[in-house]
Amino acid sequence: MTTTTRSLTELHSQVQHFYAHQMHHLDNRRFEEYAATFTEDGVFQHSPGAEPARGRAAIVRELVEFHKKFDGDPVRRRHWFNQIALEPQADGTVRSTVYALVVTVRPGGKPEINPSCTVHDVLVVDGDHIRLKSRLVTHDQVF
Ligand code: SDN
Repeated sequence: MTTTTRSLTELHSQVQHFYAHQMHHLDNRRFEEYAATFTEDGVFQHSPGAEPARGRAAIVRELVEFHKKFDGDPVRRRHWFNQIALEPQADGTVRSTVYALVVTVRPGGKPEINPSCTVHDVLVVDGDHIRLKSRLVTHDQVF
């Protein structure tokens, strides 16, 4: 195994760990913690047509606003990430393209998948520390 291959493998595992904690924050509605996984000036767009949220405070506001539609609805949402494809860039950032399924379930109900998404991330990796510079989520039903 070459050094390059090994370091990409290590990075992949580090990124998976980062995503696991990040999505647990989101699915448990810990929006401050989720926003803290972005850089201070991080940009986040979760749905087509939505205005991108810029900066951590705006990301929290956007998520609080979005989740109001679930007030009084005992739904559980889980964001499942897979096929994490990493491409280190010349400027030191890492592009990460990921498939994401949003699975929802209500008490006694069957899990439903909606939407199926592709996540386009730009990561800033500094040693053990990863932060998201930008996240654009496209929805696969939008052609
Ligand atoms: O943070 C994400 C999201 C996300 O936040 C989403 C939100 O609603 C809030 C990372 C990766 C994927 C996603 C996907 C979504 C879907 C979006 C719209 C919806 O669920 O109806």
